[in-house]
Amino acid sequence: MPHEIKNYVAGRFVASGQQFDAVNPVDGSLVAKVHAADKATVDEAVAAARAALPGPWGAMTAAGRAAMLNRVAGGIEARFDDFVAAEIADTGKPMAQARTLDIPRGAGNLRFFANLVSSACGEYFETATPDGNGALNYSVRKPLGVVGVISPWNLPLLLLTWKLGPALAAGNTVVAKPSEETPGSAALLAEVMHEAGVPAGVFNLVNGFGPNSAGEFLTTHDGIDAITFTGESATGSAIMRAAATNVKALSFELGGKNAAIIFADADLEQALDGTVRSVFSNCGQVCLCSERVYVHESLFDEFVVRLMDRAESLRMGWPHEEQTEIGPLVSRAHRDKVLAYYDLARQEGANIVTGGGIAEFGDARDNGAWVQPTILSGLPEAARCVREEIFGPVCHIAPFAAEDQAIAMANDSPYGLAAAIWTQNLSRAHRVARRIDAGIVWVNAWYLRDLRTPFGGVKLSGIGREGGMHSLNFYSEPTNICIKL
Ligand code: NAD
Ligand code: 6OD
Repeated sequence: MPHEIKNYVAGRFVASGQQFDAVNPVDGSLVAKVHAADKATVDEAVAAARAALPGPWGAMTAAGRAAMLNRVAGGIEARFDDFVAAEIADTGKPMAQARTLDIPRGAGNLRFFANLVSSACGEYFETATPDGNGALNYSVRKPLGVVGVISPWNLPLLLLTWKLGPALAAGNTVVAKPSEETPGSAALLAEVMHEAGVPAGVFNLVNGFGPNSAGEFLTTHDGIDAITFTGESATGSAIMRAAATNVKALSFELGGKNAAIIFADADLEQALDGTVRSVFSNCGQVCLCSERVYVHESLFDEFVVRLMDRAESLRMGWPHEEQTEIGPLVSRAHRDKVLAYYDLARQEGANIVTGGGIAEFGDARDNGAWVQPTILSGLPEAARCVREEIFGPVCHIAPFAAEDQAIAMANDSPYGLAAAIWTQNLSRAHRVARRIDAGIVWVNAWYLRDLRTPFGGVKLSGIGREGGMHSLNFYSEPTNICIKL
């Protein structure tokens, strides 16, 4: 039964004159009518966030804010099944994934940054002075102010809270805009914030699209001090231009065209398992997914056949079925984009090892946004399908002869987010990992997370790092205090 999703502004759930549809990509059914925030609503949200800065939130100690964030995390856990249902309805992802990754990390992100801010310490220096008495220098962290949080649709709650957690923990107030494709879990989060007693104006939620809509209203708003954004690189460029007018601080997690390198000395079973996960998880809609797989020539033919077998045996199914491993793409519009790349691959001369089309079921799912898991081979490295991010369940697989060649192929990309290296040779692992131009390199693993570590990309993949103190450093600014003794 479709429900209404409103905006959350100054502690109130507010409607607007215009609504858009949130659609379930499993079968095209209507999930919700979403109230799009107009300019006046965004203005009100920014004003409420500004008013809450010195007031209830700024006046609270870090420990007080941490307690509040832990309460919100508890609220997510208490409504765990509602969050799972909302995430599944918007994305069609397997329930097993929502239950083990998306929603636990939603709560976990808030708890992690609540704990971190409670124990973070500052800098302290003793400075020599000509009179011999010296001086003490220490720094205090201050919030940036009002932060605009703009998040994507692939891991909706996880990526929203990954930004909200540190922003709020550091004492900022927030106006958040979830993706228009996936407003459900963010709307529930607003309810949980409200129930947890987060003071009015500290967290505001505005729904809408990018250009000429809530996204652009936020990025061009003079009352916003910083924008933290996860999404496509091209959107990052547009936001950078918009944010230039009042020199907003920017944190960008953008796209990727990530490489996996399988060396001849890899544990083959482990590398196959890992590569299937890294290519097809979340239907290939994770920024960290491997879209370029490079395999040593001595293993290449065997690896292609075995990867194909595994891709063909992935269980595409209804999200609620326990055995389901892969769901649909997020929308028909995104499916059009992915299918256009499948067609382009054919035009570019690819060998379609498996897949390459729409997945059909003969039931209501044919109204959804399903595509076949796809493996391409035989393309030159300059082909568009090897260089451009597709963001679907698809990879191009190519052989290499020597370590240097594999590194060069991996690095020959406008992106630089993540890579996965598969080898049993410890020296090779260290040697290769540090030569890869990416923000994150996994060895014999993929998407193995420790929230304290720096997360982010180089080149078109982003600006800055999130995670642990890297996040707190973005969301706060030190003021140095020098005391002459
Ligand atoms: P997107 O860039 O289309 O949209 C992301 C968000 O930006 C949405 O909320 C959207 O409404 C908003 N937006 C779009 N245009 C805007 C504009 N002009 N001004 C302000 N806001 C605007 O991205 P998406 O399609 O939602 O997500 C998929 C992309 O995100 C992929 O490229 C993927 O690689 C990337 N991503 C990167 C990471 C990372 O950590 N590096 C994580 C997840 C997703
Ligand atoms: O796990 C995380 O913290 C994180 N930022 C994941 C990003 C995934 C991109 O789609």
